[in-house]
Amino acid sequence: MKTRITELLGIQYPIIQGGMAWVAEHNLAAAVSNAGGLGLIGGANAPGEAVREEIRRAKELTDKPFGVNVMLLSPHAEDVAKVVVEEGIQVITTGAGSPEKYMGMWKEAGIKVIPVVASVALARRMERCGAAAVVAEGCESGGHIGELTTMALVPQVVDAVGIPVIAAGGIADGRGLAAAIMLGAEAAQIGTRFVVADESIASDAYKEKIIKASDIDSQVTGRSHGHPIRQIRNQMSREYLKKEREGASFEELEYMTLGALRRAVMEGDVVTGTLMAGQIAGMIHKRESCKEMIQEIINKAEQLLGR
Ligand code: TUI
Repeated sequence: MKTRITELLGIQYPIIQGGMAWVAEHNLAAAVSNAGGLGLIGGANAPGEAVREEIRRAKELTDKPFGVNVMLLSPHAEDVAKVVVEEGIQVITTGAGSPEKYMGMWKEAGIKVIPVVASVALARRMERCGAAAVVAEGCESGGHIGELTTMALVPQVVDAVGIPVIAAGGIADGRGLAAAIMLGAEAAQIGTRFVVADESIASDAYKEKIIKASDIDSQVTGRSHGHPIRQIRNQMSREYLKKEREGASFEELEYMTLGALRRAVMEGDVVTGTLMAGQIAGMIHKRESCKEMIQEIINKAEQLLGR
């Protein structure tokens, strides 16, 4: 399955891993890259030096290309932006904002920048400022989301830009990858399925919540203050939505979720933790290695696409 994305990134299969906060650390990134996709270390809210350490550990586990996701709302985004250059990272994805202010520095270092976008307007702006590709991410995704669905967003972005497009949001198997290709995308970004991978350090309790989830078990919090987050319904999401309906301030809501994702991922607190996951969680029933997941996805997609 050769596409402009597999060529651009020097990878075997058109699958890239989501840059999920706390979950996308060196073990997962290296496992996805070793299985022929593009693994990513999620910078999330981590300080630059912590990301540097993750990069160095991933380098010990793989000699295949891997990238870093820079979460632009992070207070450490600027530091992380410099660390990735110093560490010789070749591919960056960005999320939750526009990476325009870092583009000059990254391009000068020869880095391929792949911003995650949720609209045609941002995709166009990213192409103009030198992005190598974009990830068009629909609101089926877990975590911070935009307004449009993958089905509506991906073909509109494909029509609007000349650079290759990676589809994201609601993709977890070979049917999803084949559908993404039919929409004009040249790879798929997959998040939620990799959370339950054997190599993922997410807590057993978090993985079980994804495996047991049904189609309607995710909820979106934070719409009232413009930072919508998709997650699996639990005590935390219900309390958050109740407070939101009662008109709680952004500060109060932020305070409530401090450390909540870390508690869910690292400590298995699935009651008061935040369980970010996409709508496709209802279709994920099995724990497997990244290699098994990727092989199955590729075999099915190739069969469907007649390749
Ligand atoms: O970034 C993500 N997913 C994320 S980031 C995250 S950590 C977080 N925690 C609390 C609040 C916010 C984030 C968890 N999940 N996906 C990529 C993505 N980017 N989805 C949507 C966007 C996006 C939205 C608006 C990108 C740019 C944008 O507007 C930028 C502009 O300047 O127009």
